[in-house]
Amino acid sequence: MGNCYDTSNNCLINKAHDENIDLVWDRYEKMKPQCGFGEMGICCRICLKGPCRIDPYGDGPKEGICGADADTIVARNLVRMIASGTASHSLHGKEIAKTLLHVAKGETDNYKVKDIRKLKNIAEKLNIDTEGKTINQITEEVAMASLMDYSRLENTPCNWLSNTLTKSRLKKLTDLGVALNNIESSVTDIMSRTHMGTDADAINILLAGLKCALGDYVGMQISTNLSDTLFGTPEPIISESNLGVINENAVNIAVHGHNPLLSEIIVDVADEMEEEAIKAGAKDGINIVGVCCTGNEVLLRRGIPLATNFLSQELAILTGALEAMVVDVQCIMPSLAKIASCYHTELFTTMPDAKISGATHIELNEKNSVENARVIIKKAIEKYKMRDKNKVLIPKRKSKVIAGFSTESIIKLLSKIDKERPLKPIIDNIVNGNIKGVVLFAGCNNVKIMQDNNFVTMAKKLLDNNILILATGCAAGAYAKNELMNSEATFKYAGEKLKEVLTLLGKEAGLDVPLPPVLHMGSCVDNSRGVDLAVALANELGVDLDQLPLVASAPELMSEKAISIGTWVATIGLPVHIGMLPPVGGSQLTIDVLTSKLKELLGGYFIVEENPIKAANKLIGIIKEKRVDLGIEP
Ligand code: MSK
Repeated sequence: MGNCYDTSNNCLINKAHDENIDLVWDRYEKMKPQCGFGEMGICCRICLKGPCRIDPYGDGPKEGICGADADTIVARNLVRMIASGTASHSLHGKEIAKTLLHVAKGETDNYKVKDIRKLKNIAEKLNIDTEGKTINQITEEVAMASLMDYSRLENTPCNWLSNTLTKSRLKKLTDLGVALNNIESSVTDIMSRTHMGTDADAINILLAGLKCALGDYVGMQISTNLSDTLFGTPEPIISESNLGVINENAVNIAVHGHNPLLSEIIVDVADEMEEEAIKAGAKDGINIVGVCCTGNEVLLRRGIPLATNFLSQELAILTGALEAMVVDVQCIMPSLAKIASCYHTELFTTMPDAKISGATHIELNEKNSVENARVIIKKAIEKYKMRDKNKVLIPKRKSKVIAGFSTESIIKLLSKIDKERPLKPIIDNIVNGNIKGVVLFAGCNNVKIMQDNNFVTMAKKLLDNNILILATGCAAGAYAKNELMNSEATFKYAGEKLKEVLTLLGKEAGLDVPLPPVLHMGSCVDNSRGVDLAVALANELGVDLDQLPLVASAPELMSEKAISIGTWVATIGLPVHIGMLPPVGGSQLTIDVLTSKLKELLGGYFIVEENPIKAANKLIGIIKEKRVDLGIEP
């Protein structure tokens, strides 16, 4: 089995081997066999009496030194993963909310509110009265209402929870005691209750995990919506994807990580410095390319080409044509520093909480971001002169991408068909079976799975069955690179009925070609866009989210953030497919809670299936069941 579904990258993997450079796949091989206790979640390192390991099969210990059994240990380990994912996504949102507040108070010149309509829509959503108020006043109130979700003392649900879900869902969460009031205290709560000698009841621990995961959801809502306010709400935009977007005749700069506060500035400043790059001999000037979710952010809003998703981030440097990689937070392999040192590439870290030894740290904070972005780009231009032409190898492949499907842009497009009830065309097509259902693909790549294989294999099968696909994060990267986000893909892979709908929508959108069968909704935090669309559909139909023919899938999950996302997606009522079992195999109780018990309580649940064809068939089966329950043709 190869490393990547897309074989155009193989030349770079071979190049790395020729140059004795270890890549993620080599390090994985060296790590084998991986620790079986760790894989099953039954290794406890929470106190210094340990580590303790539970023997899952033989006559060895069935409890740790303190007496914690496998269920307690697995549940504690799992909810700590959820807390880490929640912390990551919510801190991302907090940084953006703080920036918005500084904009409102006139404390920064580097950012401004770009999308006033979105700001006002948010104010309305959060029940903020805008009558007679200035834009700065509304901005401040929106920022404060968002920041309050991180620190509320009262036991009322977070603003971004109570105002973004269906009423019946909010009631279910409240009745279960998991309607989150404060993101940061939910993370503290997990760390506290999982301390040695505190909560030892696995069910109680897992319930706290559900509540904390909703903090991940709230953080995502804040990240997406406030980023749209600052940088604009995405509209359909045409670009390209895959390593072939690296341009031999340009100063190439990759932006990588998650936070658009930094990448937006880099893109702006690069525009100003084109001439300087041309003078340095790069006839095509500066070429910014994206990696991972920072790449998705600037693809959606600026049309910046997406070079790659998570697993092949190292290969961007192996092209020998990357002058700089500028990283912010999350999903950045520390190995990049070592690989960059084998080339002329300079790796820049930009956030105080995400430094990498061997990288150059130039901080892009609110006050100096423009100035320091210029320093980074100047250094990249100097690096261009040091490029060794003999070491350049850029794979040719790149595919056309239509991205930018925010909820707003989808509704705007549909309103061209029905101005009064824009969701009606989608609902009619779901009811008549032209669109059988929708699957939202999210999550990472994992070195244990051939890169992008599960994403692409599942999508082809689902599309053929007239199921529409939405995608975010590295799932979106997989589809962008592998030619599933353009009109040709609609002709090639969509079932006849779906093809008709996408053709009609493309025409109405003025594209003259069908819409792509996989709609790029953005970065990981933009899973909130998928929820907004689902909630709008559920409200229009008068049902709750668990009744919609809608399923989520993370077939190549990897990060703790993927665990927290999957958990809140199930909590809000959607079935969630995952392509591998997280470290919970040591506790049947935990597996039962996440599958059957959760389904009984909230309608959402996890399905584990490694085989992508079997997984697609299971999702098709679930969608059929949901259609029958809604009383429409399966
Ligand atoms: S970047 S969290 S590898 S999707 Fe959002 Fe990709 Fe997963 Fe990171």
